[in-house]
Amino acid sequence: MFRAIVDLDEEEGKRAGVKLIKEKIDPVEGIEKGLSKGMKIVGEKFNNSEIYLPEMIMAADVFNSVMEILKPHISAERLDKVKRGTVVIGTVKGDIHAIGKDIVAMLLETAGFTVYNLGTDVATSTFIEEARKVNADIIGLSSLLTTTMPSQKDVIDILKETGDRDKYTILIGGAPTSQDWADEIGADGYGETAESAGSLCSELVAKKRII
Ligand code: B12
Repeated sequence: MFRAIVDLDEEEGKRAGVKLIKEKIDPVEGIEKGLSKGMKIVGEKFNNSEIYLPEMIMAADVFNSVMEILKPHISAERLDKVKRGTVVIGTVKGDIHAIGKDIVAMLLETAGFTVYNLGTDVATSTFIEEARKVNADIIGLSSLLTTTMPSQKDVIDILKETGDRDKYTILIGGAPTSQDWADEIGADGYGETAESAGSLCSELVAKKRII
């Protein structure tokens, strides 16, 4: 699956996905160790001008095709079903990267959370309005561009201004973000991978005794 992403080979990706399921290998492990690692290489190649935007789009298409095969086989037991909660998640304004955020949303759903996936390029006000509307416990903010990271801070700043900050647990993620950035902007948590997001959400929700 790793090679299929790097070689932009959709058919090979699908074959590898089917083989993984047949051999009863954990699909989440396949996503993290195969597909996501391949995407990192694609990003590096793009950075070094070895490939261009159309190739990045093709890599994303391969990723999504393989995900369609793996998705139905991700079992709920794979993740801790400690506490449930409601999560509003999206990619921040100006950013159209969807793949990582969609994996996080999917894994949270299989972990028993109710997830409202707002999509990409989500306005700051939309995160807040939706969280209010669905009485969310957690707001998940994804950012893949250094230029859009400040939008994660904007959501937190506005919640502080309106006195609503403590109503929500705020989780950030995306390749350029870090625990340091989470601390700096006052987020409650940072998830490096989708898997860690699942356990982090359960942990944070339990800690805040929201449920
Ligand atoms: C695929 C891709 C695209 C695709 C996106 C397709 C889609 N539908 O999502 C397309 C081709 C559209 C694209 C466009 C662009 N891209 Co792009 N893209 C990538 C690439 C190769 C992979 C991203 C990805 O899907 N990774 C796989 C997923 C599984 O990983 P992930 O997103 O990091 O998510 C994981 C974790 O971060 C975490 N996570 C993610 N979100 C969240 C949220 C929460 C709450 C939590 C807890 C965890 C979490 O969990 C996920 C699963 O483990 C990266 C390279 C990279 N190394 O990231 C560049 C990259 C992000 N892109 C980059 C750039 C520059 C662009 C463009 C500006 C290019 C251009 N010139 O137009 C545009 C921006 C468009 C826009 N306005 O957003 C740069 C960003 C540089 C920077 N630091 O700012 C990168 C790093 C490439 C590079 N090396 O230069 N891109």
